[in-house]
Amino acid sequence: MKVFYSTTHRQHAPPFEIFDGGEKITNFEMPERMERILSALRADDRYEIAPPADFGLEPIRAVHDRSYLDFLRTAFDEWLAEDTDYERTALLPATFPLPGPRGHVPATLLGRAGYYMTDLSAPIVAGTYAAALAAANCALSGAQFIANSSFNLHPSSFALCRPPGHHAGRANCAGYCYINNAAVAAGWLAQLGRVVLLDIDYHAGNGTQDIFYERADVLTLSIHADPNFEYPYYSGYADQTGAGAGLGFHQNYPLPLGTDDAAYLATLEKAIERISAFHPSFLVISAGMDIYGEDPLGRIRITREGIRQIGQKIAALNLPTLAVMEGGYNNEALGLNVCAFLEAFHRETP
Ligand code: SP5
Ligand code: ZN
Repeated sequence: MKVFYSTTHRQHAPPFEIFDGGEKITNFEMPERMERILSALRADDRYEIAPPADFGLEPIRAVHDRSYLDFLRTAFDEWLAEDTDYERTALLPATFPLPGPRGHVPATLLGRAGYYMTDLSAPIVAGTYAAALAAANCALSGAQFIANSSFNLHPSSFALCRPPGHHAGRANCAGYCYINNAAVAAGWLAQLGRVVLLDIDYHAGNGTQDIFYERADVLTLSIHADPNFEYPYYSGYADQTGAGAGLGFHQNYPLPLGTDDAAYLATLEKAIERISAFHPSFLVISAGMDIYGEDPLGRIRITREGIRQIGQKIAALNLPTLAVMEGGYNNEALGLNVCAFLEAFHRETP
């Protein structure tokens, strides 16, 4: 299986995040995650790891607001250029707008930071923009690979993205995410055919929901911990099913605390029925491994065997499939969990 990976992710290593209760903790989303996954993939010669191609800004601008991307590119340098006397290792705002009319983007950097950064777990550091672009290029390269693999009936690829993407909306970063890699890839593939984006990360794919909410050409589905008790809290509810032309083309599957393999797989079965009925040309998976029972951020109880079966059910759709790495914070287990998920996608190449 083709895997797209860039070492540029290392430039993004925020030293902290602000956790519940205002606690400043080591950022869970760390470069070591990639090293763990890579060593598991390298131990199996069926994985072919390649660097991404550069697709430029156009496919990213197709799903993200241009002024948000400008902010992401310049924010850290602007901050360093300001005359302040506090430490500036990672940019986070301390004020946020209320929902409602968002006509005014403040001129000042910290005003813009509150406008474009919607929580305290996506700090911007010097290398954030470069790393986020490289991750988007990994997803795009994976998309191009499955689109071009006409010699193979069931092509698949894996985009080993870091930072992850599914919490990044059209004009905001959040939850360790800055550019929505899976959404960028799905938007690019939508030029070629009908696309389903299925998100299996433990957390609701609120950024993806935002980006495609009014689109009917990309069916978005997300299976996740119920936002009534879990981050991202404000999106991911079952009654949020799209709007305008996109009404009926988004579906959330909120799960209760402690969901086990059997209950998860029953929910996945419903999502798979929706996918089949849509008759997509391409499938993109936001593949978060924080559904794992031993994940430090997750509170459902999926086993590695459960993750293997999730991969099997999805692979059995026999669609050209791009898996995009999202969350997963149990570093010791991460590599084997990713391999378990990808196992069923290995195909004999003719
Ligand atoms: C990509 C991804 O998986 N992002 C996740 C971002 C989660 N942000 C942390 C929110 C804090 C949730 N508190 C849960 C308490 C568990 N004991
Ligand atoms: Zn997650």
